[in-house]
Amino acid sequence: MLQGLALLLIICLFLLAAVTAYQSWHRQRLIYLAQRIYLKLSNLPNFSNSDRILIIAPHSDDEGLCCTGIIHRAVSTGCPVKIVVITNGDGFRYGVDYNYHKPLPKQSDYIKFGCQRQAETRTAMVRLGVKEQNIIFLGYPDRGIASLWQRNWDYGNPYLSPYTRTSRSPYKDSYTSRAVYCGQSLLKDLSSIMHDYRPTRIFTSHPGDQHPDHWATCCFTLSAIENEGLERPYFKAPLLYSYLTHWHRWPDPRMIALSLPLAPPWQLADLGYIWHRMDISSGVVQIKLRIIDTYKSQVNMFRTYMGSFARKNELFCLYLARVVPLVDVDHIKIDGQVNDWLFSEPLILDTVNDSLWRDIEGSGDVVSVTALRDEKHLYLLLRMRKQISTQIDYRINMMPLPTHPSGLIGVSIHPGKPAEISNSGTPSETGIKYAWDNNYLEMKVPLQMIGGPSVMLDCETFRGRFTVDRSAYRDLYLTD
Ligand SMILES: [Ca+2]
Ligand SMILES: [Ca+2]
Ligand SMILES: [Zn+2]
Repeated sequence: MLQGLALLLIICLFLLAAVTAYQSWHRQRLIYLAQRIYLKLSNLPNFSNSDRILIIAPHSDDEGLCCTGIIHRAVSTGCPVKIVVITNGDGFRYGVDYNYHKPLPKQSDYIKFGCQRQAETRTAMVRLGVKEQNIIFLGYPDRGIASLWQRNWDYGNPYLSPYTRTSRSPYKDSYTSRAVYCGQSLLKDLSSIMHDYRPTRIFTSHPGDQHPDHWATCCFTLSAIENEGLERPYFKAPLLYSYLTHWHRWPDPRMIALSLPLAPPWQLADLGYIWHRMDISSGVVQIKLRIIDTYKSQVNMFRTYMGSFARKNELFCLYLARVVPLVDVDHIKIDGQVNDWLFSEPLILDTVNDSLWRDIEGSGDVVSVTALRDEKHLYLLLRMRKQISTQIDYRINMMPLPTHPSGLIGVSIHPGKPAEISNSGTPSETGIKYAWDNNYLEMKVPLQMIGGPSVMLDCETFRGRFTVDRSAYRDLYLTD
């Protein structure tokens, strides 16, 4: 009996040692990989004192988490810095419960939480040297920004926050008093700020961030730039940089290690993104960790995750629009066959097999989107990892830029069933055509429907009510 127990103990100790050794090896491997990617990144160009910096954060804390080094550098260089916070982070039930011990929070608890988070942003930014009048809160709904972009666009159809239970900003200090929770209102606020401030460099969320508020913040920023005519045709000032906050388990390894580099996830290191590093001194990294600690309502819960952003560099991706190549009329036949697309490079690339769900639903795992145009049509070629399936719904979202009063055009294709087009009628009325074969779905959209010189486009796939995958939104230019 005793011998048996001793043997069991030895086996347990052996397993424990094996797991610990594996974890340590895995962590070292991640650090090695991050170091290699980091060394290949180019440095973010320095600011000049004529630069005007605009930081756009989806929630009260993203500015500190991802841009403390940038803000510190801008303040040291003497550049004006403005911080715009889209939501006060008031839609976080777990956070309200954790901080106020209220498992069933009321509307007023969520608003109180939003006010606390605003105060944390103010404290952090003022500590960094940003003037209080240069911190702007827009007061839009936490967890609602993607809905504002894709569904609740116009003033007549506002979003109702299930947390603060309102469809207008309940905060006294919002940029627009009682701002209506709709896409048009948010875009108007951002456009007006850009119009008055005329930024030369804008830092916003990454289009591939997994948090819907984050990728949608990028979409709104880009639309405001385009609507204000600040970035035409597509490489001119202001330069738009994006920062990543949420992507699977990144930053990997999660640990507070101030001397480690912050590298993009290896899956996103390429894919057409142009990453830059901005190295910061060890003194500034220490300051950054203290700034992160200012966001008490968040740090109480996630200090290791948040502390993982205090590294020897910050990370920014230069956002460039893509130009859709022009082809002859009738070059592309909408027949599902792809020989007519030979030599056309995809304009949007997506990661593959990056979750168990996408592993299983390969027919919904987006690989790439290729685009071409002639005088009258935009042609799209969607590639999935596995064969197009009748079990999956495919949706192309197109936001014309400058934006339309009706917002997004969504084309939902259900193989084997009629397609649906939001805002624009049936496929036969609009002239949209599509066909599929194997892993490819081909589509043709009349340029007249888009109207403007560019379009923000992404591809989403669903199995029933559940999203399988989504490519990042990209800005595609439809003119020369
Ligand atoms: Ca074809
Ligand atoms: Ca994918
Ligand atoms: Zn955030």
